Amino acid sequence: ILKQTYSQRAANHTNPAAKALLETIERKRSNLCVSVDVTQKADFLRIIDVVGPYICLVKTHVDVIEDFDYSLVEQLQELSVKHDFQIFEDRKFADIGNTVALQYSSGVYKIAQWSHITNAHPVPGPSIITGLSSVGLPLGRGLLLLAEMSTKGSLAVGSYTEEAVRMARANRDFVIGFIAQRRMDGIGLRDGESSVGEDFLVLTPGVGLDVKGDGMGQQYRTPREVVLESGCDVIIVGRGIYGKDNGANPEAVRAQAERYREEGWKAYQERIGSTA
Ligand code: UP6
Repeated sequence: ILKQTYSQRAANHTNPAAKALLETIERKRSNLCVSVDVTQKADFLRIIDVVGPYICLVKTHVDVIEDFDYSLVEQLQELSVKHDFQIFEDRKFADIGNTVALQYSSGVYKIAQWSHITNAHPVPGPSIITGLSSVGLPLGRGLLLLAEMSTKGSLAVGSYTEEAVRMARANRDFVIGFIAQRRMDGIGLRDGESSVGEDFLVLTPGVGLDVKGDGMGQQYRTPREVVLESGCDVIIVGRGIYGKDNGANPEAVRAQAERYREEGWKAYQERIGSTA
C-alpha cells in the first residue's frame, strides 16, 4: 500500500466516499485537507474559496460557526463543485448508536446530508458504527475512526488503538480509515489473521511547518514526517494555513495552501518512488 499510487488504491475501495477522495487526490495532485476552524460564515467561505484549488478535502467543525444557517451548507457544496474537493465534518461522534444516528441525520446541521466523510471515537464500541452506518451507508458516506490523536497525553494508544483497528476491520463497508499519526496496517491482528488486501486511509491532523505546538496540547509534525516517514495519506492543516487572523489576508492564505500542498505531494512522491 505504501508504494501504491492514490489512483491504484482507488480501485481497492468500494465505498464511494473513499473512492472519491482518492480520485480527487490524484486528479488535483493534492493530499492536503484544510481544517477551517473559524467562527464567522464570511471568513469560512472566503478561506475555502482561496484554498479550494490546492486541496482534496475541506474539514469543518460546523458547530463553531456563530452565524450558521443552512444556506451555509449550500454555499459550501457550491464551492466543493467549483473547486472539486470533498467534505469532512469532524464531528467526533462518541455516544450510543441510537443517539449518534440522530446527531448524524438530524438537528440543525443534518451532517449526513452534506458531509461525504465524518468520524467517531471508538470509545462506545462497535455499536457506534452500527448507529452511524444505518444513516450514512445508504447515502454513500464514509466513516473514519479516531485510532490515535495528535495531542500530548492522548489516551488513544496501545490496546485502545488496536481495538479501534479491529472495529474498522469488522466494518469495512462503512469504515474507510482512521484519524491517526501513522499507518495502521497489521495493528491489532489476532493469531491467524492477515491484513493482506486491506487498505485503510489514514488522515492525519497535527501538521505544521513553522511551529511545534500551540500551547494547548496540540503537537505538530511536518508533512514529510507524516506522509513519508509515517505512511499517512492525507495531511490535515488548520492554523498553519489560515493563521492567527482567520485568514484575513487571502494572498497569505493562498501561499500557505500552495506550500503545504507542495510539501505533502513531494513527500508522497518520494514515498512511492516517483517524480512524475
Ligand atoms: N484534530 C486534531 N488532532 C486530532 C484530531 N483532530 O488536531 O487528533 C483536529 C482539530 C482541529 C484540526 O479539531 O480542527 O484537527 C487541527 O487544527 P490545527 O492545524 O489548527 O491545529
